[in-house]
Amino acid sequence: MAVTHPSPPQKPTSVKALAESPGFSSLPSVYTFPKHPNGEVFSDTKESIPTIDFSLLTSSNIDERSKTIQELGKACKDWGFFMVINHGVPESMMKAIIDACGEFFELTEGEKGEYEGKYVLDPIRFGTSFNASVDKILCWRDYLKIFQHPEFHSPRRPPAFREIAREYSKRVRQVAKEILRGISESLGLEDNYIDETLDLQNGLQVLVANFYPPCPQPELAMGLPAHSDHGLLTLLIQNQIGGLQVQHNGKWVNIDPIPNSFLANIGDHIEILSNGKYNSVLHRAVVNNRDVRISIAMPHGPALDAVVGPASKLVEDERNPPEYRAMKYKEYLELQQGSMLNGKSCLDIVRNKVI
Ligand SMILES: O=C(O)CCC(=O)C(=O)O
Repeated sequence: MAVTHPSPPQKPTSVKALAESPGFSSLPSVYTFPKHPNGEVFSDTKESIPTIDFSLLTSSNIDERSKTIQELGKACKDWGFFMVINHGVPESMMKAIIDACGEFFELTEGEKGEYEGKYVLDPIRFGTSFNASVDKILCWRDYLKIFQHPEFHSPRRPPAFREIAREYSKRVRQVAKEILRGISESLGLEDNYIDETLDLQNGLQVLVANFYPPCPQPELAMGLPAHSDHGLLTLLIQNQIGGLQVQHNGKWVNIDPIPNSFLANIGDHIEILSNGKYNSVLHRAVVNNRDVRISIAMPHGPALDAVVGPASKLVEDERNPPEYRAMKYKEYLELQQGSMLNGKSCLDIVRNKVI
């Protein structure tokens, strides 16, 4: 007699498809995060992250610029996260890129599946969770990751995507470059130190579009668990639906950005370069049961071949020994993107001392 086996559970190709499947109403256990994944302590005061006025950072008035650089240094030291206003990227362009990413996620699973990435450095990767092949608990999130620089890539569909992404990435790269120049100066380095030492001419810029559909049990799920970013500086926008939380003084703070601002955060490679003077910061994305949330994060990193260690000027006296070992950015990226997201565990690999 033939033995029948129950069919194995299908691995969802996207949380969008799962959320939209008929009769779907409760969260599969593989999406259930432990109740206190990172210590659920919320900030009770209404703390707000610092704001940097980009027009003053690039001002020809020396006093205005140096005051803003001081504010930038303080924001990096105290928070690692800040809002950027008056950055000059048109509101219409920010809306267009969010709409274009939204249209990409509306393509059929087959069309999106064409870009299912196998290797973490594939220039275009569509997928679900963070790294579904190794994640033990799946994140309530689909993503599209596209390398924008030093080589520009784009999916073929939706048709308008290419031109919108090309223009948006170019403008955002200029903003990131100026902020990194200011960060360099705020560390007491030459303004072009980061640019030249890390070969930003060939620096990596990635467009990471995150799609978080409404979740039937948002209190059990997580869009993205606590992590820091691998690069130097990430600039993020969202479709005005909240969900980003930042860790500050050991507590989670809900981020409610000024409309049309960028949310900026420093990444692990600023922590390494600054020898821990500025720390990359843990952040995460929570989900809700009402609205689709789309965010677009743009991490900016060194050139893939750049070997990054603490800036020599910051470790030259014996009271400031190098706290991190130098490592090629490409290797760090492969390590971070190829593992499960786990706080700042990747940074611990290049840390010289056990903390
Ligand atoms: O969706 C968000 O607000 C956070 C996204 C994020 O942290 C990331 O893409 O690394």
